[in-house]
Amino acid sequence: MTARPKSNAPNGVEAIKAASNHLRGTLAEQLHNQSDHFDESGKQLLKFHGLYQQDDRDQRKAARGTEKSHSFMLRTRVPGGVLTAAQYLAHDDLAQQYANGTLRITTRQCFQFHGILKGDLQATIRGLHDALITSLGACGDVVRNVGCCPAPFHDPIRQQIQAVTRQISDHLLPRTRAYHELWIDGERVELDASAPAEVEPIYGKTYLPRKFKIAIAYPGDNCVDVYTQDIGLVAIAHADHLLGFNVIVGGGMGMNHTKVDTFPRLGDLIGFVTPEQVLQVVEAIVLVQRDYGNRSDRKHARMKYLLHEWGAARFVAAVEERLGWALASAAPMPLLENDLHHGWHDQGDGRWFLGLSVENGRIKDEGDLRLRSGLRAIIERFRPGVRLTPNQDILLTDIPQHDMPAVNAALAAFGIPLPSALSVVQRHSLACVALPTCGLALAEAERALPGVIDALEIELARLGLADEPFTVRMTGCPNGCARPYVADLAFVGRSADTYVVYVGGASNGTRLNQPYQDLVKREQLVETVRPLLELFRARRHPGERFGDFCHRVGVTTLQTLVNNPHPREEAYVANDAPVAL
Ligand code: SRM
Ligand code: SF4
Repeated sequence: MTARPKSNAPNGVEAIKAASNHLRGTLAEQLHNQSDHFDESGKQLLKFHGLYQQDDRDQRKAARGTEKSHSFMLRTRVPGGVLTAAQYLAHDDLAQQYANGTLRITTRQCFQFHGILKGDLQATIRGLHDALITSLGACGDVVRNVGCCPAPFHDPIRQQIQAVTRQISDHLLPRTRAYHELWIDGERVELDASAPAEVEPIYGKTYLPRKFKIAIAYPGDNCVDVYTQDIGLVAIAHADHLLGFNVIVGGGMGMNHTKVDTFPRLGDLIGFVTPEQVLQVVEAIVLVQRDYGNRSDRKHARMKYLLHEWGAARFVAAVEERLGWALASAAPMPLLENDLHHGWHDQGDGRWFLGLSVENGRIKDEGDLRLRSGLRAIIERFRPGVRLTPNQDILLTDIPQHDMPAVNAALAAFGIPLPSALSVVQRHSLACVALPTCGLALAEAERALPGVIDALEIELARLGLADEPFTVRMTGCPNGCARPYVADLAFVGRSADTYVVYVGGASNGTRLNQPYQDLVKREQLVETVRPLLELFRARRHPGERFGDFCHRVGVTTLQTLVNNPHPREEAYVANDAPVAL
């Protein structure tokens, strides 16, 4: 398998970036013309400003036409998922004023607005700017939002991790003035060839070959899924002292169903850095990808393909050459879990935080569940801190103990359940946005998963497995936005209404799952999984998780067992090795 395409000529997006005068292109002119959308190069450049040009695919289908009615998705950058009450309320106001009246928490702890019209883009971004929020670099070929474990326990390690997250994010933010000129100052920018070249000291004029993702895990808690990041950092601590970070590089989820040379990959553990070294090392890694990442084929441009092609040793040598010193060996890795941070927790500073489950990250009012209005009312009244989690949930922080009953009463008044009232499987599920806004969706995800979970809840209850924690992730295509390939169980969109079922990942994000069955219709997903759950119940080891069981038995053996429920023991063979079930 080779990651390099035959031609090394830069791809079209590289040319657009190079000619853009640091992300300006003709965006200013296009912003003010009569069209409801931007041209192709504008569309590419908008991403660096946090914007995706989209259309409502439901409407397009209903109109039976190819004519698109354009709108925009805007993603804000929220390092570590941390917002003030005022910043949350600013998002909420803008969602009402300019977007579709919902807010969407993303799997990287950001907010997305959907359905903004071109004429409202400037006002929306100015509104964010007034609340000290930016969308610069939330998308595009740069370091995206830097994530970290959001739990706000009063603990010096967590505070340092948050500080490092912010530092990395600030350091790797694009320095171009284009964002301010376009959206905030509103000046019309003329290209002036004689003007001094603007300095982008890290990115240069063609930025990175592709998107780049960084996240930091708290010792023992991999809620950010470090192995799926371009750079995953795992904090290593002794008592209250942060010793540094284990460094993992070259993770990524995206693949294509039909291109076998695209694949999800877990990162490689390459060493250990102290808190004083971390920024320098992160920058050196980003620069290696900048200089050696594939700029001819965007399907192979993520850093994971460089790792795949080079191997970790050559990659580390390139990083060390930049640093001028050698990385220390990795520290023993702490055992990792995926903590949802749900429910009420004592922060340890006299205040409490409440983790609420937000189904597939969508904050909206629907029927009796008035989540958006309820969150707004609670945040307006109690002014808590707000944190967005990589599991698409929300934490309300810094709440004095005496306010807890009133917060609970307010939740009840708006029909918002505490996580303990929800099923375990729902709480551990994620779905990407998919239809109707995502232009790459092959199938439904966010809108389909609730129905699938309802059916799964019935099965799990029937089998006495209702309290079994395992991750279920659904995406509308193989790009992997809900990180499906590390889930215990995943449904990955294949075509309009079919999915590939994956099993055998690890709940703590340390193992990839495997395809179990292809082309499963949405109505048959639970039926397909049922025999696996039955086998799991009958033959699991004590305490074994669903994904671990499927991995131990192996997909081939699972298929054999399901298709032939009473085979002789010798038939139980996985990966050509006998398996004791
Ligand atoms: Fe993603 C593209 C949504 C996290 C891998 N992703 C997209 C786009 C922008 C579609 C597009 O390019 O036109 C989706 C917009 C849908 C919409 O209408 O809102 C989209 N991705 C999302 C979000 C909102 C999913 C969610 O439900 O939360 C997440 C936003 C994160 C953020 O705040 O920055 C989101 N995307 C991810 C993740 C998970 C992560 O980062 O932890 C991944 C897998 C990890 C990785 O990057 O490998 C991911 N998104 C992709 C890919 C595949 C990239 C690749 O290497 O092949 C694409 C397609 C692309 O880049 O060409 C993509
Ligand atoms: Fe769109 Fe695919 Fe990402 Fe889902 S996984 S949001 S369908 S790109």
